[in-house]
Amino acid sequence: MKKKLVLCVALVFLMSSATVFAEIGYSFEHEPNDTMEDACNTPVLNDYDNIRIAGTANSNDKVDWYEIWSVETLGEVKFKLQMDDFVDYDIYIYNQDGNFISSSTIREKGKIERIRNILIRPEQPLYAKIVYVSGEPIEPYDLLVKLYPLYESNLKSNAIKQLEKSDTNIIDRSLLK
Ligand SMILES: [Ca+2]
Ligand SMILES: [Ca+2]
Repeated sequence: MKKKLVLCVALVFLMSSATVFAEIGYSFEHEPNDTMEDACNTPVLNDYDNIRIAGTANSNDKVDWYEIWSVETLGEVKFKLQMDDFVDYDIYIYNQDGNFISSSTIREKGKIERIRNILIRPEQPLYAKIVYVSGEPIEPYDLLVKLYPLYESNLKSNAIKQLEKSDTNIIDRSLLK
């Protein structure tokens, strides 16, 4: 398992215990991050953690990669990519072998991209690739990554075991409920 020497700058915020989701970190992109090998590390996720990532891509720097880790939680990861009204970004998700899992590619400036039903396994990172499409950003984009442990989901335990053993990273709820 490869570990990066270059870590993205991360600030840790402690949230009130009343909050279900704990925001454990805010990462700022760190160039170079234009390939999967150079992906920025982000704070490692555990149950109900979320992280925010800020970065900028434009016509000169079209791609940013991020590495997403779970400590020990088998869970669903949800991605939400927000951008200002002057730029269009898309998001693509890959597994650790570089195989494509999912994407959200609305071709409109300022439109939020969302991806759900992505399975993450402990110690098996996911990769998020942000791609610049058009326009000129005024502000950095905001990528929110949330982890939901599967044992708390509405999936049956045998379905969860089945998912755990499979090699898919897509949670097909229609088949598993
Ligand atoms: Ca970049
Ligand atoms: Ca888009």
